[in-house]
Amino acid sequence: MSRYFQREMETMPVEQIKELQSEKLRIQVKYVYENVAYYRDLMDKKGVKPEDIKGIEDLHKLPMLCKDDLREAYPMGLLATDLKNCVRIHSTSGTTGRRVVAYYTQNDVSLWEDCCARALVAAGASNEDVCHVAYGYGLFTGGFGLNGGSQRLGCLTLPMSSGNTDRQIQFMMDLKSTILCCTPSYAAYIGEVLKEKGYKPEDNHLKAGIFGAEAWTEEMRRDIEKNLGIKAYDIYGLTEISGPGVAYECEEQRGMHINEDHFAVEVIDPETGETLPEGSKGELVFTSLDKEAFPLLRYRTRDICVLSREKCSCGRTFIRMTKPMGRSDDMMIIKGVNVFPSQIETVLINEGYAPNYQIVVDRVNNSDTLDVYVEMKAEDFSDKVKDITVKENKLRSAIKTMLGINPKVHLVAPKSIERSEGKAVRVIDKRKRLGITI
Ligand code: DLL
Repeated sequence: MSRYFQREMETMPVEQIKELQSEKLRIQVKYVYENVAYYRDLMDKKGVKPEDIKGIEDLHKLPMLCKDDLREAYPMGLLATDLKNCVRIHSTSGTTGRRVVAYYTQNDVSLWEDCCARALVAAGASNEDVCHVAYGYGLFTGGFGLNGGSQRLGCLTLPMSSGNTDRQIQFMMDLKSTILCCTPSYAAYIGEVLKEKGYKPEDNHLKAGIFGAEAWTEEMRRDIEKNLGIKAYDIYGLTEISGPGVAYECEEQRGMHINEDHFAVEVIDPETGETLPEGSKGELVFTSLDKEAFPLLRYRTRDICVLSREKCSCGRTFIRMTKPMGRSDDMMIIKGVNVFPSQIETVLINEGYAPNYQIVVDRVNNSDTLDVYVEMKAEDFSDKVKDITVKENKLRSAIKTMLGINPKVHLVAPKSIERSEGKAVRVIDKRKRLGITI
């Protein structure tokens, strides 16, 4: 079994990666300047010409793009090629305003599938595996992305899509799925249903899972690994930059390797936009290096993380990113304190609860309130008010220690919080209905 899908690229010496990136960047910038009027205007306004970009060290001279640019340019303002050359679109789930539509040529799809195949191999997959894809298929990139990677690798691919958990489990058992691809919250749910049906972790044939598309903590990883009896790998990506497979974990599991032959990465200060040195915490910015249909230069992701070029024992030389430490727009400011949902998740799992929770933020009498609803595990379920109050107080105090603010904790009956088959909705911020800018 090979450790790499495309060894030459994945283990290329760093100097050579930089040279390759420089060469591709020069071509990509010229291509975008000539074919995307929206970006050409941004470059002209900044006084940058394609000839000014001599190599990857000049990346910082280019203007940045953010989600608002993509919305403004909707639906085709950032398309760099004729529509007749495109074979596919995908789109973001779009919480507010216009959706973002990304376009792909056949070549774009092919490179993207290579990236997903690399992620599968890094998680130990080969053409002997049965790859169970339970990410949603459709406009969301998860299903099609991993499906393409799995087929490219030669796995038997099960295009399950999300939902219908009983059927997922039946196929998983009958067809002996060995690799599970879905969101971490859906993996947790599948684990829960397997247990309810009386299966033990060793009864399934799974050996690894490739989970991403939403934030998940190390505690949640351990929980899923225990319940499914697998090794759980993280995978990162975003529709704008192709989909899953922009970065992925190897067996070392110390950050996700970014496919630097296709994407150049920077970390910037989200306030000033200034590029930060490696090792600093900041917002990830990606530049596609060889896209034909939807090449974005310096796209601001809003994902906060740290990059590291430290040598990895897996032999891959691509730079690594930490798990996103929440999106800058995921962060809630409650009573003036910055709060990420992942901090609350960490406390819950450390205190022995399953990752079934919902956070409700509101403003009452001009003061922010934080309510955390958490399911009790079936075995801990009690209908004695006193028992519940003691547990709620313990959890409240643990969350207060983590955040510095006092939440209201509500322990609720098992199965009363809706399960997620795709990206879980963890936070309901009712302050938004009041028109409060947070
Ligand atoms: O979530 C692509 C994807 C599909 C990635 C399947 C991994 C697996 P979008 O729907 O455009 O694309 O959402 C992108 O999701 O900016 C992050 O904030 C978040 N995200 C993606 N992967 C991770 C991860 C897909 N592993 C947005 N950990 C990104 C934390 C993630 N957040």
